[in-house]
Amino acid sequence: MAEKLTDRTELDPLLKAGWALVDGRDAIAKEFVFANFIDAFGWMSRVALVAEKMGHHPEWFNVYKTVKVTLSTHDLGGLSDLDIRLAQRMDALAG
Ligand code: H2B
Repeated sequence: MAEKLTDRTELDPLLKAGWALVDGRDAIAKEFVFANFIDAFGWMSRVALVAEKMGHHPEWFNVYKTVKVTLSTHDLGGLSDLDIRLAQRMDALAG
C-alpha cells in the first residue's frame, strides 16, 4: 500500500537527478532522451515490467527517442513512496 509522502526532503536526490515538481499538482516529471526509438522503447518495456510488479504505473508520452514521464499516486491524489521508488528504478534502468 502506498503511503503519502510526508518528508519532502526525500525528493531532493531526484530533483538533483533531473526530476522536477509539476505545476498545479502533486507530481514529479522528467524527460528521458535516448539514442533512438529502439532504446527508448526498450527502456519503456523494462520499466513496464517493474511498474507491473510494483502495481504502480507511470503516465508517459513517447515521441521517437524521447519519453516524457509524470509520476503521481492516483489512489492518494499526490506523491507517495511508490513514486520515489519508481523514479529511482527508471533512472537506474536509463543508465
Ligand atoms: N499507478 C499509479 N501511478 N497510481 C496509483 O494510484 C495506482 C497505479 N494504483 N497503478 C494502482 C495501479 C491500483 O489501481 C491497483 C489496484 O493496484
